[in-house]
Amino acid sequence: MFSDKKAFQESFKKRLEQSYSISFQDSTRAQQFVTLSNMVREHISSEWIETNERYRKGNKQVYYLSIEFLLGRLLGQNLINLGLYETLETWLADLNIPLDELEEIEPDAALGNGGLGRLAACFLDSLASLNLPGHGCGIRYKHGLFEQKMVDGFQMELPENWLRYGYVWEVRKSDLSVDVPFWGSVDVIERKEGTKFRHVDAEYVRAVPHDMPVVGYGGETINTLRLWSAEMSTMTPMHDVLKYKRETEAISEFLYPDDSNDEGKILRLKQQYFLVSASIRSILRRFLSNGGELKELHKHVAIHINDTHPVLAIPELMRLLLDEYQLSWDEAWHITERTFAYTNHTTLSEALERWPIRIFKPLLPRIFMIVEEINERFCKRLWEEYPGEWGRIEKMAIVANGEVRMAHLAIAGSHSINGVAWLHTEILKNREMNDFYQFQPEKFNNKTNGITHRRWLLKANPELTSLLTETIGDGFQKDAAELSKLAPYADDSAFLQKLWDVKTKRKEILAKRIFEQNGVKVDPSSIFDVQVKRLHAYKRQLLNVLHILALYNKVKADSSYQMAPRTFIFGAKASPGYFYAKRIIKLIHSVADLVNNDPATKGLITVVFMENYRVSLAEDIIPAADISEQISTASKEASGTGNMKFMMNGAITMGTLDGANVEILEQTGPDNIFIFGLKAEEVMSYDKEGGYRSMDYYHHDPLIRRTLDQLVDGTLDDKGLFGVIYDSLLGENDQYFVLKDFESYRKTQEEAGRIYAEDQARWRKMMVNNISGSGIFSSDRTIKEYAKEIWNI
Ligand code: GLG
Repeated sequence: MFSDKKAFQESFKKRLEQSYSISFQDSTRAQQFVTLSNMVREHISSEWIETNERYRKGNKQVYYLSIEFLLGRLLGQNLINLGLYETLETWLADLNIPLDELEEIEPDAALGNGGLGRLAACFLDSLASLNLPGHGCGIRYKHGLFEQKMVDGFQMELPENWLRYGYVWEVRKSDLSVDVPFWGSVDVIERKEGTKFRHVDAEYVRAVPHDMPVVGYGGETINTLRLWSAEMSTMTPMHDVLKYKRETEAISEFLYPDDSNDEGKILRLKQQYFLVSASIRSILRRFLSNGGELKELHKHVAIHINDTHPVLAIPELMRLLLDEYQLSWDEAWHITERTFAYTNHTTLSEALERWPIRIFKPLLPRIFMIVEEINERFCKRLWEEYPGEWGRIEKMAIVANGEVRMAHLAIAGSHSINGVAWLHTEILKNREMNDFYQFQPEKFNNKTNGITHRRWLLKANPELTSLLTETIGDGFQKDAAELSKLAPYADDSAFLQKLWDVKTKRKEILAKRIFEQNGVKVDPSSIFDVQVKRLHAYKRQLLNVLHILALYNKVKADSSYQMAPRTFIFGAKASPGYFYAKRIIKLIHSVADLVNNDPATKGLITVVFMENYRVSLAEDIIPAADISEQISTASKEASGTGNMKFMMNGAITMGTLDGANVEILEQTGPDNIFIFGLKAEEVMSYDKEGGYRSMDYYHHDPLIRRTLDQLVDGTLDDKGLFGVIYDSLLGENDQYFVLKDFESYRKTQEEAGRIYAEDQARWRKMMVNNISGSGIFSSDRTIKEYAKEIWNI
């Protein structure tokens, strides 16, 4: 299909005309996009079949269970991975079709909130690209993450609608559907051979799989992402059919909009069980139909639990082994514990899931019984290890105080527990999960996150990719570790100039987009200082915006104050129910209004908030950044992955020693990164012992005082909108240490500005050292570690 230009062009036109009954000349970009994508999907079908054939012959399979997959767009990435991008770009150009315009048509598949979901997408890409047998299992939400619309600086949420025109990459497989039971009760039947359990009077929901190809780089391996959608079962109840329909379809209607709070509990729990029950049964079915022996399951299948959301996979596998395949408890547990591995992504206590028994038990009666038994046996083992230590056992129990603790269930039922960056894993081992670590230290390990360089470098930044290719060869495209070959060019002024030109080009592209979207003119020669990520108090967008306001005050007060012109760029969605986060978004807009419209700071400080931050927008923003803001309160950000994407694109990190920033520093060395603020131990000891009084900083630092007063004195608004923010900093003693870190941040920012303006040679060198040190943050490295040390594949 894609081997001959003429044949391609003809078949493209013909298909277009046949599918839409329209002449080629009159076809729209959308029709062209669908036609091309369908051709690509057909093109890979034989490789897809062949990959599956290969897997049938017995190598161990990995299944990555995740409630989120934040894929973004696929056309361009698939073409790159198939090695077809450039060819098709020219062949289509001949037909007067710009490939990038077709790419723009594709909706982002936004089945995720942020880092956790995007990590899952990067992992799929790496698994396939490393020719490893690893598949995703998730939910096919009808509506992905909400679309953010800004109205007068306030966030509005509109339902996202990626399936509006159908979705070209999926294949619906109704014949592989499974029915998932909810509610009802459990019949206990005593037989001579032992007690049997039967789930009766259940309400069934049909899980229908939709398979998507995951195209590996080089096109040799096509893995599968299986997404389940919830539909009515043929075992529909006779009464209240409409209610049943509504409740059934609700399960895969919306992605849960938050990754750190619990709301809509029953629905959320239904989603989780729906995902795992359908996935585990389809995994077992496939394993058995290929002639697998159940008792050997763990030798042929590894199942990974991405955060606690899919933890019910553990009791679900137990249920199947016990009730349907009649294994004994000990046999079943032996297999289960060796099959599962669990990744923890956060230590924020509000994100550690706990389900009230009063909800859990009626919804999932048999699963609850199994969880209770897992708990009893687990506590018994603890009792043997720690006789008499009731307090400790109670703290570690899986079911206690009327709740099921999902993280504890995950730890008990998995053979491996990992954190996502060195510091995070240390905190898990020594604090958050210390009891479990003492009990079973061998289970704990670290796997520092990574990002796929194929999307975040090859796809997002073709300009930089070709410069690197002409400089160090194309080896890095396959193996990101080869980026280290760039190190010697840190002193090559000809190369440095070219690198600068690439960055400038990317800033111009972004400037154009900002003008189109925001109507604001920004200067590509100013410093592009970027913070894009979910809005959360611990990520401290507030520190950034207060610094901007303070800078504004400084310039206003002293017209001789020297600073390099800066464009501050934000992008962030706040969870719809997270009032404080939404207020910070409004604050960013109010500061932007003040600063952008004041002649005194015109051309010096510009503030831009880009609406509806998402994967495809990130691909335009990240290549254009000079400074990457990674300023969370130390100890709070488990890893961060944006930090890695920016680094790979030559931005310099402005960061705290938090998450993977610690390892970024290790790669760049202290001269190529801007580190400021409290360290994790300091934050944690303040947390414990107190001793920090934010009011002192307000009283002793006139700049802080002046800036904070402006939140409430009418400078920014006269309706008292920002009182809550003012109060969080002063009345509630500034939980995230914004004021404590303020001066250190301000000074470090000043230093960054000075280097950019006065020592460009140094800055360019820093860029090189960041790019050349970023190879280790390819998710290929991460996945190789998972494969070897956790999954044993
Ligand atoms: C989490 C964490 C991030 C982490 C990501 C992927 O907050 O720090 O990088 O998972 O491990 N909920 C998240 O996005």
